[in-house]
Amino acid sequence: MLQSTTFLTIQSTAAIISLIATALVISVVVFLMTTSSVDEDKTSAKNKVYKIRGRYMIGLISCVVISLLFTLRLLPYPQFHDKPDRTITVVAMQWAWKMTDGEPNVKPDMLEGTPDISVPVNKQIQFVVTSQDVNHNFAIYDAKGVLLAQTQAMPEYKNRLNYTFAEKGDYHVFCLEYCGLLHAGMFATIHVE
Ligand SMILES: [Cu+2]
Repeated sequence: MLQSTTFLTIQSTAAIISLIATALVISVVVFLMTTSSVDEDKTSAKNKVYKIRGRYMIGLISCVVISLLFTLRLLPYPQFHDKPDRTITVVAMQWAWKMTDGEPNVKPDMLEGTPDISVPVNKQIQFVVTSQDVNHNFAIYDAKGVLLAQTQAMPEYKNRLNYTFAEKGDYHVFCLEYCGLLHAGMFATIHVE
């Protein structure tokens, strides 16, 4: 659903807001510097600062609240009541991936799976990720090498990663946590059809 461009847009928006906030702080400092005279008594200078600070805080809080109201719903987290359309179990091991449909009730080292799997496009896929030995990291990349989603693969623990592929194609799985000699050779492929 959400593409990497959406994240970029959110990042750009955050950068613009930070820039505006910085400009505001600088203008307050410049305003104080230009309007304060050396002879001005301390009390009136203090009152002036408090007045500006109060207005600045109200403005800042309003901006933050309004931005949160508009942006929080854009967060790429699935709703709690959302049920995935498909579940895929992923087991990481030194140094390969095993993936299979559903959530078979077997120990990770007993799970039979393949490093290639096919999933439907535009359906919410839940990856149930674990490890049969050491910590790994399950990371999904698109054909251009852009990281789309990732989660830790930990022994004796299941991490659930929900992701909806918006486009058909082959996606690559790499390990993002150094796990030994052949870590860099841990490849798998997700075919989105
Ligand atoms: Cu690794």
